[in-house]
Amino acid sequence: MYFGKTKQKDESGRVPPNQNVTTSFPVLHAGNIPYYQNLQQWNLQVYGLVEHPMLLTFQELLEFPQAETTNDIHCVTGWSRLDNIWTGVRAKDIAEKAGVKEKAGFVILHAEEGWTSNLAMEDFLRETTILAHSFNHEPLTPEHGYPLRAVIPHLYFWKSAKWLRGIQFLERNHPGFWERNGYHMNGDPWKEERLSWD
Ligand SMILES: Nc1nc2c(c(=O)[nH]1)N[C@H]1C(S)=C(S)[C@@H](COP(=O)(O)O)O[C@H]1N2
Ligand SMILES: [Mo]
Repeated sequence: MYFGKTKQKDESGRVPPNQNVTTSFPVLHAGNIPYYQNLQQWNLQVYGLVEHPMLLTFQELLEFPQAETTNDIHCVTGWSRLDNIWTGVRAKDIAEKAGVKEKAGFVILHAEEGWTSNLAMEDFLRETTILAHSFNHEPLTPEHGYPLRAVIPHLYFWKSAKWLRGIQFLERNHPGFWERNGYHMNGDPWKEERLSWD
């Protein structure tokens, strides 16, 4: 009989290798949390290899079809959080409206203070990739990305830019903030793509 770990590590295959489930919601980022007085000056710039560059107000974003998704998130530091409910706009709906050009292969997400993350076009276009304004049916709190963050649940959570302000479509892959500091260009938690030299 095995009297080892009492904590069940793998919730029926939902938890990637070397991750532990938490029910808290840790706050992780570099730089400062922006506190917006209002969203008058706020916009989302969609640009690069697109037919129709866009500068969307928050109101215009809310006029896109609203999607709700429930997913699990996995932080490269080792925590996973299950059953998170996000509401917002599907990334693919933004891409479609902007008319992303054929040769666009990669995306850079731009956040406040010049923070960036990079991902492949196919990861951006996944049905489950969402630009979220709400978490568990409440507006995002400032520390979790108010008013808008990306949520790319199938990649490590560092890709999911908080305080999103820009989406840039490019032909080639360029490393973002953590990727320049050694994190993996892709970041699949199931393959444990944590560091670029792994
Ligand atoms: N703008 C911005 N977004 C960011 C980060 C950051 O430093 N700046 N850190 C990332 C990292 S490393 C993680 S793990 C998640 C954490 O999100 P949370 O604080 O909502 O848990 O945000 C990601 N998005
Ligand atoms: Mo992270």
